[in-house]
Amino acid sequence: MKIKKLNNNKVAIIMGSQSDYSVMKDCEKILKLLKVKYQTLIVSAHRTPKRMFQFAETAEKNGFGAIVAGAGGAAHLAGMVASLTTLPVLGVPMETKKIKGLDSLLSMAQMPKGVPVGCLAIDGAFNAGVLAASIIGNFDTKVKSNLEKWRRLQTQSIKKKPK
Ligand code: RP5
Repeated sequence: MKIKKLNNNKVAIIMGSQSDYSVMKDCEKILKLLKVKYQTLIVSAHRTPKRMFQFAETAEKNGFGAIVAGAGGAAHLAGMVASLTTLPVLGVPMETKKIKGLDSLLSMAQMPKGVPVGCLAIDGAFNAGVLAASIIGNFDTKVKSNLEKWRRLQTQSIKKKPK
C-alpha cells in the first residue's frame, strides 16, 4: 500500500452554528499565537448537510491537516465529518442550556468503532487548538518549535507558591 506524505499545514475550524463562535474563538486565539494557518467556517451537519459533505470531501485536497469541529446538543458534526475524511477530527462539545453539554460530550466521545473523533472537554476549544497545532507540528518544524516555546513559557509562568 502506498502511503501518501501528508504535509497539509492548515487547520479547519468548523462549527454547527454562529452561536458556537464565542467558544470556538479560543481555538483561533491559540492557533494565531502559534502561527498556525487556519480557516473558520460554519458547517452544520443537519442544517447545511451538502455544505458539510462538500467541505469534508475536499478538506484534504484544500490543504487541511486537522479539523476542529465544535457542535452542541445531538452533536453529530464531528462524527459525520470524520466519516467522510481520514484527516484527524477533533471534536469540541458545546455547553448546552438543558443538559450542560453532557449531550454534546457523549455524542462526540461515544463514536462507534471504526470512525474516531478525538473528543476534547466541554467548551475545550483552546485545547483543541493546542492539539491541532501539535498534529501540524509533526511535519511543520516552525509550528513544532512555536508550540515547544509556548509550552516552556507556560511552565515558567507557574509560581511555586500561591498568593
Ligand atoms: C448545534 O446546535 C450547534 O452546534 C449549536 O451548538 C446548537 C444550537 O444552535 P443554534 O440553535 O444556536 O443555531 O447544531
